[in-house]
Amino acid sequence: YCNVMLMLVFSSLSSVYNVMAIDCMIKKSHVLSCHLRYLLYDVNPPEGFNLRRDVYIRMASLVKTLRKGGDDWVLVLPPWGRLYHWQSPKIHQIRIPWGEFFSLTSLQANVPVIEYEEFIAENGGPFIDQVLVLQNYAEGWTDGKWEEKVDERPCIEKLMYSKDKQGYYRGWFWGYEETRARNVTCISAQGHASIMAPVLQKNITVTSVMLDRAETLLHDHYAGKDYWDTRRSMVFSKHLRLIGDDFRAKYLNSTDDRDHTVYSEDWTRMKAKLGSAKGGPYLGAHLRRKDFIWGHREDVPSLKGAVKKMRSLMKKHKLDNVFVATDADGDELKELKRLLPEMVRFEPSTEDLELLKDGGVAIIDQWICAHSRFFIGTSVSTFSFRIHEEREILGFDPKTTYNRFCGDTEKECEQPTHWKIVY
Ligand SMILES: Nc1nc2c(ncn2[C@@H]2O[C@H](COP(=O)(O)OP(=O)(O)OP(=O)(O)O)[C@@H](O)[C@H]2O)c(=O)[nH]1
Ligand SMILES: *[C@@H]1O[C@H](CO)[C@@H](O)[C@H](O)[C@H]1NC(C)=O
Ligand SMILES: *[C@@H]1O[C@H](CO)[C@@H](O)[C@H](O)[C@H]1NC(C)=O
Ligand SMILES: *[C@@H]1O[C@H](CO)[C@@H](O)[C@H](O)[C@H]1NC(C)=O
Repeated sequence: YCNVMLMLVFSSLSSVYNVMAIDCMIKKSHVLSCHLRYLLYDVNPPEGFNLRRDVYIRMASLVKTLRKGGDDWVLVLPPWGRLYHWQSPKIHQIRIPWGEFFSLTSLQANVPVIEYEEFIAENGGPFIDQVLVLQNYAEGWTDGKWEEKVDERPCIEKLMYSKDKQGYYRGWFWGYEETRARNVTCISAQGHASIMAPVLQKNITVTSVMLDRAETLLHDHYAGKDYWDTRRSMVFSKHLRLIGDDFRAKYLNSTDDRDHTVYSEDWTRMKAKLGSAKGGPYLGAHLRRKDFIWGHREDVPSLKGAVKKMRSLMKKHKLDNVFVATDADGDELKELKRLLPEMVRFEPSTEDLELLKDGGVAIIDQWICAHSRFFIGTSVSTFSFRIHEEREILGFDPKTTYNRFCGDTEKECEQPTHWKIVY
């Protein structure tokens, strides 16, 4: 029954929530049990934008499992903000809704989601019934053996929530100061996201539950069909794609028709054949710096080394243009411009930056890299991994995608793994 309604939701593309509320009403009139419930989550503060996108996939998978239990679970999208890397000064970067970065109708065609402010409105206020702070086991793996398990346990770290005068718990809550939790407890969890399902279905009966430190949970099936369905549903907002497309056309002589990268707004219809995409006549490079070079990592090149590699790739693939996405700081950027004066970068004006925010600029950088004829990224950067996935969706030959810079003195420079889409 729930599934039939879900199909209605998908076809109508109207607010998922409203349709589900109607679903509940119909069910009640048929004396069927129906319970609308909300899953909220947050991630460890230091984690970046692209790891957070990965945690979304795990939570979407959990919600799919929860919905099989009969209740109408909805995933509440945690507002973006206060990210360590989003350092552009003087611009407001908290309480950013997901709709600014991703297409909500696309997300909703995978699993029911609502923005946090919609949750507040529907829930009758900024109250969350239960927060579960996820943590590992204090004792680690017993007998050196890893097994899946979940138990209510005393909190290991200092709780990031404190009780107010009324007995409510206060905390960060994505910058929504007025938000309160009725109860906060700690749960030790070791395993895949869906090991939380029985706890949420049986042990806890309240309506809204938030999992904090959600990155503690692993993927249900990394790179399986469900993973890819959710990943494919994470379509970037139209305005960001359009800005990226305009930039490609204007500065990189790149258009979808010529480059065979025609994109379907409806991700469920997007099934490009591997190798069908040609890409624009430019080399795309993601050069992660900042914290990646502070640790003097062996797998990250010097600027000189990176430029040498880019030049040799341009020559090899007969490309006159190179687009560089990077988080390099001012000094490094100057040096890079000196070494590679012909490089093209997306550099928004102050007004555009205010509008797009650091997250939007990062997405545009990724979008342009995703459309290049040949791409090279940075070792174990989730920013680069997300570009790999985007190119896989567009149908690029894996040889043009799974490449990374090598450190100047790195001996065995293992290249990234090819993850094939399961449709
Ligand atoms: N615009 C832009 N921003 C970048 C680039 N590389 C890194 N950043 C910024 O730095 C942040 C950190 O990179 P992320 O990959 O998201 O961080 P992470 O999720 O911790 O993953 P790692 O790269 O693995 O550290 C990004 O979210 C961006 O804000 C880039 O090429 N262009
Ligand atoms: C959930 O309830 C079961 C049965 O009452 C109990 O054994 C288990 O420890 C509970 N789990 C958690 C995480 O509270
Ligand atoms: C808080 O949640 C825990 C775990 O679900 C429960 O055992 C406890 O009774 C709750 N406390 C209150 C005051 O509701
Ligand atoms: C753009 O690409 C097309 C097709 O590859 C080519 O014919 C044209 O000369 C290019 N234009 C510029 C300005 O490089």
